[in-house]
Amino acid sequence: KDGNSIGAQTNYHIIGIEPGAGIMAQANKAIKDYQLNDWQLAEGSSAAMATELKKAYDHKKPIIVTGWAPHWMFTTYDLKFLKDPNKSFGEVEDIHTIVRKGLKQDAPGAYTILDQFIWKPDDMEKVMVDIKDRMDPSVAADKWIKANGDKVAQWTKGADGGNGEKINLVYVAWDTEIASTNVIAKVLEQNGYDVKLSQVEVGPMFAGVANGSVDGMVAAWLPSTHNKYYKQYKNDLVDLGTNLHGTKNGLVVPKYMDIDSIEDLK
Ligand code: PBE
Repeated sequence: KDGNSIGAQTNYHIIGIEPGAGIMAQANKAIKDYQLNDWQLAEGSSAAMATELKKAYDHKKPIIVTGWAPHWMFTTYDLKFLKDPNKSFGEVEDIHTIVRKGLKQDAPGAYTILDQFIWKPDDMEKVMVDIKDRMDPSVAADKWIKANGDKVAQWTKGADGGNGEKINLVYVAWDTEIASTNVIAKVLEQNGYDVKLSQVEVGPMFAGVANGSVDGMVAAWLPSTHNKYYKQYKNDLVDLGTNLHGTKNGLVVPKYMDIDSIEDLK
């Protein structure tokens, strides 16, 4: 192997995130689809991946990470997605809101707000950037809500206010979901609900909503990323549809790297 090749410089490691994430299954599929036999996908966490990326970027070293958009990393660094002609990472997707059966009867106002929740990648990225700059997530959520009263009014339109009913939302500690979950939680609180947030792994997130032990989540990436979980639980879930259109998953590298496609890693 060429000692200067990207593989040699990165020790043939792709920096991954939590093992259960859909993007990890997609990255393993990419390793097969593109026959990257020398390469390994390193498991870790979203936070550790971001730390590795910063370290490499600050020293202009090569690095390959599993990355997704929207994400603050694209507003903070000059990065690019590697082309994925085999579509191992699927295509542009939507994030869905999913609630438990019976929520509509038990808390109709909260159900309506969750059902009407929809925003754009740019909105989400604003909240993500504030959180990455160390603003408390609930403060960042509140700031975005105050600046976007028109959008929030569309979500709460026609919704009955709550009387302190408890609403339990689950999420995974991905930067995207920390942002969205905090925003919708704050809107529900401002409309009379007592909201509790629980951070879980992706499997338990779907399972909890399906078995009714929690009320809902705004974190289902479909049709591809979370397909495995969605298929398993779909008969026991209420899918309220898209809350954000235009996500993307893939392998992400700094723009200073001389590589454009996943095929180039072979
Ligand atoms: N992500 C962010 C998740 C969905 C949200 C792309 C890291 C995943 O791969 O499961």
